[in-house]
Amino acid sequence: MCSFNLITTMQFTCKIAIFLATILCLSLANAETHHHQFVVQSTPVKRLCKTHNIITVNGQFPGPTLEARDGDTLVVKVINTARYNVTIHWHGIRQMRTPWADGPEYVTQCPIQPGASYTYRFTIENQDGTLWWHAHSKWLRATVYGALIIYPKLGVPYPFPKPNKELPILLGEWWDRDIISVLRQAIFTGAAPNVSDAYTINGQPGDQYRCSSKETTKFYVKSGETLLLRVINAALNQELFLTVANHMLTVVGNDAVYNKPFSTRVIMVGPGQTTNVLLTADQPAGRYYMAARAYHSAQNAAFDNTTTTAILEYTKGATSRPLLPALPRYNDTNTVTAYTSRLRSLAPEKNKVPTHIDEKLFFTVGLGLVNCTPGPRCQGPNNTRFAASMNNVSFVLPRRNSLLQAYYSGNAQGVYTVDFPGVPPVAFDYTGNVSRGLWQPRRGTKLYRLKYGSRVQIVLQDTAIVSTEDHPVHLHGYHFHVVGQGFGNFNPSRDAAGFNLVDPPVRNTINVPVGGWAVIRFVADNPGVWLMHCHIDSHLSWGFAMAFVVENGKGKLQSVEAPPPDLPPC
Ligand SMILES: *[C@@H]1O[C@H](CO)[C@@H](O)[C@H](O)[C@H]1NC(C)=O
Ligand SMILES: *[C@@H]1O[C@H](CO)[C@@H](O)[C@H](O)[C@H]1NC(C)=O
Ligand SMILES: *[C@@H]1O[C@H](CO)[C@@H](O)[C@H](O)[C@H]1NC(C)=O
Ligand SMILES: *[C@@H]1O[C@H](CO)[C@@H](O)[C@H](O)[C@H]1NC(C)=O
Ligand SMILES: *[C@@H]1O[C@H](CO)[C@@H](O)[C@H](O)[C@H]1NC(C)=O
Ligand SMILES: *[C@@H]1O[C@H](CO)[C@@H](O)[C@H](O)[C@H]1NC(C)=O
Ligand SMILES: *[C@@H]1O[C@H](CO)[C@@H](O)[C@H](O)[C@H]1NC(C)=O
Ligand SMILES: [Cu+2]
Repeated sequence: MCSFNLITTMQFTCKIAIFLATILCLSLANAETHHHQFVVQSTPVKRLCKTHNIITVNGQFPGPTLEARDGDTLVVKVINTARYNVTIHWHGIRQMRTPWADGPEYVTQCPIQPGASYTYRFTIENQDGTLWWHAHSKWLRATVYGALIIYPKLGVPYPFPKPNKELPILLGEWWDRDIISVLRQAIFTGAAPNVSDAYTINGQPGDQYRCSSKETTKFYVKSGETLLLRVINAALNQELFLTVANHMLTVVGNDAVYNKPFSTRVIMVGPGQTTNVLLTADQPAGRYYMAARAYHSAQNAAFDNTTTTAILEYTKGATSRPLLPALPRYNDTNTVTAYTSRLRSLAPEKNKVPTHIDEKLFFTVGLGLVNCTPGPRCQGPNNTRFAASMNNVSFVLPRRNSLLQAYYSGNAQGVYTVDFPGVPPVAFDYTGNVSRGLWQPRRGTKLYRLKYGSRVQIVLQDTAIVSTEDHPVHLHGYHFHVVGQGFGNFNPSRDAAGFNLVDPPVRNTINVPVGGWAVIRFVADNPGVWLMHCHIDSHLSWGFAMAFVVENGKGKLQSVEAPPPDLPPC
């Protein structure tokens, strides 16, 4: 909705250049502003035979689905009536010049404290597809999450036949305990947190779990119809395989970017990632399970080995026993690699890959162990506490201010330093037998400075410290080209030759292969402070994060906007 002022200005513009203004008027007239209210509250919810109070938005679990079009503005007033601090992150939204609305606690804002509120205001610029929103404070996102669906601009079709129906599929992870107490216990002991008790599809574990049969999520479909499934992995700590019995899945998008369609029986989605798939109801009328379970690549680490199911039902009310599909084995990395290597972006000309690089960065990523004095706070393996790091820096969030507020006010002193190392401080055989002397990272709140418009390449290199593992690494404020992925140590002379600079996938969260590497590229065209971190929350809590500070440019639309007046204080 245009304001009166805007219309006046537009009419003035129309007089000057009718042609240009017509285009402007049309696009402005089509763009809408959506107002929402999110009341963060404690809500009783029954799962696995027990009723718990969980934190929800508006009493809903999963939370409300937001729908908008490319070009629209969202205004979401978050009112915190719960007993925990909270913030909301709009995962995958670029937040061009509006980092204040990004959401990570102590990074772009101080938390919304109990009794307080904050209004997130942002415009969707040149993005459409499936994204999601979630709490970005402690582990509240275990239950505080929902879909954020962006349709193309009016009159712009999908680059595939229009589906008959669209369904958000939110994969989640459920603990039979208060999630904050699970986190507290892990932080206290230094050991790995308890694994979850169930996975969920749209909030329900499904009939493979106790007391869950009646509530199993069901999707109704008519023979011959095509569904667009908007799959979101909202699980806190687990990468997941997903499949539907007897049906092929045609992958058409990832992280709100279209890809060249291909068909597969199974997809793998890491926490933070989304995958759009088409499913055609081309099987004999009946009932078929959709099922998801863990892809778990770490060695000697406990994980939740259960399976969540929903039912795809051709005839409403049918009671026949659905067919349970085969899923890959929990450590089937070959299936993951075969699947990921098929991803290609659809519109290479629209997603120009930077070829000249100004910033060549190399970040090691993975776990670590910190030595401690034997006792209740030293329950990690062999008298240690778990840690995680990027380039050996285990990231510590500030407490007195957010990084962005400190940056914007020009006074970073005591909040952060800009000495994050662009390359590992020590070179070693990253995926080999790493000497114990290298296992203990140092703590710090270190940022890396990027000039506006610089072209950046980052090699993300997994390490064998404690264990190799596939990590879903998420960058706020950007999406990036994934120009290469492989196993072992990245070798520039060998591996750069194989980069895909033609149609690499474009994402906001990349799986760094277990014991391997991924190379991403982007142009630093969005000023602000942007967190990069593992989207497995246990790893994030152990310090698997860093942040970029991207300077303002000189142009008109190249500076961070002024902070909103209701930005919460610390
Ligand atoms: C974690 O699991 C252990 C062992 O099952 C149990 O004793 C403990 O109470 C659990 N802690 C939390 C916070 O769920
Ligand atoms: C996980 O569950 C599957 C099927 O339920 C079982 O075959 C497998 O042995 C389990 N694996 C582990 C590591 O517990
Ligand atoms: C997967 O796990 C099974 C045991 O659970 C093991 O026998 C097999 O070697 C593992 N495969 C890989 C690729 O690690
Ligand atoms: C802990 O110590 C045992 C015995 O020395 C060893 O086998 C194991 O690998 C160690 N674990 C870790 C994570 O260092
Ligand atoms: C790894 O290195 C340590 C010390 O350098 C050595 O004791 C150990 O045997 C090595 N392990 C393997 C699997 O090579
Ligand atoms: C990380 O830093 C600590 C402390 O300076 C050091 O002991 C350790 O060897 C370093 N490890 C790596 C992988 O650089
Ligand atoms: C909530 O946020 C405020 C402001 O940053 C902080 O002082 C307080 O310690 C936080 N509370 C908790 C429980 O983390
Ligand atoms: Cu991780």
